[in-house]
Amino acid sequence: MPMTIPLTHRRMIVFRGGQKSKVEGQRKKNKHMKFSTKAIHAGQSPDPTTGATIVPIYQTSTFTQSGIGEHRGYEYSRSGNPTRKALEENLSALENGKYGLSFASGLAAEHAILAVLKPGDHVIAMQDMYGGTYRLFEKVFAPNGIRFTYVDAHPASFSDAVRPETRLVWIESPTNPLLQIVDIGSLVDICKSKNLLLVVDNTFATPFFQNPLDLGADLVVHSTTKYLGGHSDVIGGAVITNNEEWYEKIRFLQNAAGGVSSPFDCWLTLRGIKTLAIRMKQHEENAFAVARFLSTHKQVKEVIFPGLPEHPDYDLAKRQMSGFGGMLSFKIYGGFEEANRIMKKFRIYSLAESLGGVESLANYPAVMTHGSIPAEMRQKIGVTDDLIRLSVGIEDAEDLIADLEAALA
Ligand code: P1T
Repeated sequence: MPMTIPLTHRRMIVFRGGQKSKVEGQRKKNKHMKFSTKAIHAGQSPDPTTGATIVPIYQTSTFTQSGIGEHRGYEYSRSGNPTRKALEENLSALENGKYGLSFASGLAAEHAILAVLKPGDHVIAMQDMYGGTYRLFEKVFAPNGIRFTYVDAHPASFSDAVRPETRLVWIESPTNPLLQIVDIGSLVDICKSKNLLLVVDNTFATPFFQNPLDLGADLVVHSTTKYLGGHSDVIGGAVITNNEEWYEKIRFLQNAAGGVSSPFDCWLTLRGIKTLAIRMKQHEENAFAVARFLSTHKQVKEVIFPGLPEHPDYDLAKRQMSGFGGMLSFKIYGGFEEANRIMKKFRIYSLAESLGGVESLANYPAVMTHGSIPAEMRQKIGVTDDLIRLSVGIEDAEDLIADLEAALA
């Protein structure tokens, strides 16, 4: 017997259609706003029921329906939640994308992208990337039949690695922890000619300094735990894209697998984003001051900061980004013992994983963030025992330099 759709369901469909055109209108409005205005306002109109200026934390798992299938656009918070929706619209506006999806962590966001692939599919990724991403690739997806090839930053290395079954190219730029800059435009050309999708992890640059979708990338991924949240008090991740087909696939997985961010975490992230622009300017200014200080220190072998003209990718960074960010790495004379001695002496820098908060953090990649990468591969790419990574915070630069001076003495 053919199934007839009850009236209530039809009403719901009509309602959703209305929502879609409202979202389109909002997108057009966002397009004309400058960065800070978008950061503060995009996706965040006053609350329709109370007029609350700030988007409330809709701390509810479910939404009461007035009839079967008759609801106001929300049924269950894994499928959709108004606080999460505000964040997703905000993130898509910041990256100049059509669609945004928010996840419980950066790795949950990455997982949702990779879960679209099928056994036998091949991914080309950078050798130099966050250790947890490498672990996700090698320990979770490789055993299920996804194939990975790791290459250096040269566009030619990516084109040489393409196989008939290649689906994705996956990069970070700047990379974690060696702050290499990858030529996104060249990779876009390669990907378009070979019908591949380019995924850019934009965590280090943030949408304030770089918009990969504008350069032609297909998917942008973020650990919103970092600069977007900005205060080291929330774990989160996001995917932003203009590609409707991939958006629908990832959105399906967001609901079907359930790696969503909680309403409170979304609210914290929205609150952090409001000050992203001023924080990033200060992070960068302080990183310049710290990089210049370290460049003159006799205990320091090498300073890696893309804003220094001696950085090998300085010209590319200047062309591709509107600023250099707040991350830097440096190499000392000595190995683990010396690095440990220095890092134990810090008074302002916290010896901690993570980055992008207002407070300065120091990390020892070989053991901490990149410990999951095999020692041989780490050695080959330069994540060596003399490497220290700094997330330069927005404290007073003089204090940050004095702390380094005392620790290095
Ligand atoms: O920690 P999580 O929110 O799951 O994000 C993972 C992630 C993804 N991409 C990049 C570039 C990252 O740096 C990270 C997390 N990185 C650290 C914790 C770190 O200290 O480098």
